[in-house]
Amino acid sequence: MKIKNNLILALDVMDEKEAIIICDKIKDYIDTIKIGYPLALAEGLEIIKTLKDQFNFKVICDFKVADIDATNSKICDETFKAGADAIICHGFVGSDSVQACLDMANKHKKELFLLTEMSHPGAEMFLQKNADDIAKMGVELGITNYVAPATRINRLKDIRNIVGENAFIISPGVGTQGGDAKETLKYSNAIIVGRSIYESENPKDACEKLIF
Ligand code: OMP
Repeated sequence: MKIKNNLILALDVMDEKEAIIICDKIKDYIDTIKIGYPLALAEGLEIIKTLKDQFNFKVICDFKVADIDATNSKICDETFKAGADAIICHGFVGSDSVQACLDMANKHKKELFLLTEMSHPGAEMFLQKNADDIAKMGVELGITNYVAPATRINRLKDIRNIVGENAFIISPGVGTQGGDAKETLKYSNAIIVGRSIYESENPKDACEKLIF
């Protein structure tokens, strides 16, 4: 996936009107938007088409898909039918569940991102212990896109080493969660930034500070 300025906006606002106001402000800097449960539950999956039609954005759906294989297939199918360019799935559920997401992404000729370790402090409790194995599973399944944390550069580096130079890594946790954009981009292909942009007094300035 080619991402303008290596910068993805996490658009976790709660209504379409606000989403459009933010998108209008940042559209010259950003061409890829990540939406998750907040906006999709508030406005429905139609928001994907709205963002694509109005701004020509690529849309990554962060639904952290984490169910049995049959259910994962259905979740991914509906998301791609609604126009998503990519979907994020969890890896801790195991290879059959992840394979189901990958198969559906391939069927729609769209992309799958595998979430390895998460960026928040709680990820150290359970997920971190298995994150290397999750990344290794991704490599074995032939997955080329990953999500790995900007908040723990050493872990991002470890995951980069596992998935290899040619894999595409996107990293959340820059700004509000404490991660540094420049440092993250040494190991990651793009940063995912939410609140530091959409809660900023001046979202354009916020974007400029994140582009190198
Ligand atoms: P801010 O912390 O506001 O910049 O937003 C970060 C975005 O990345 C939110 O949409 C989170 O749900 C998402 N995210 C994480 O923060 N940490 C993760 O480990 C994974 C994600 C994600 O999958 O995007």
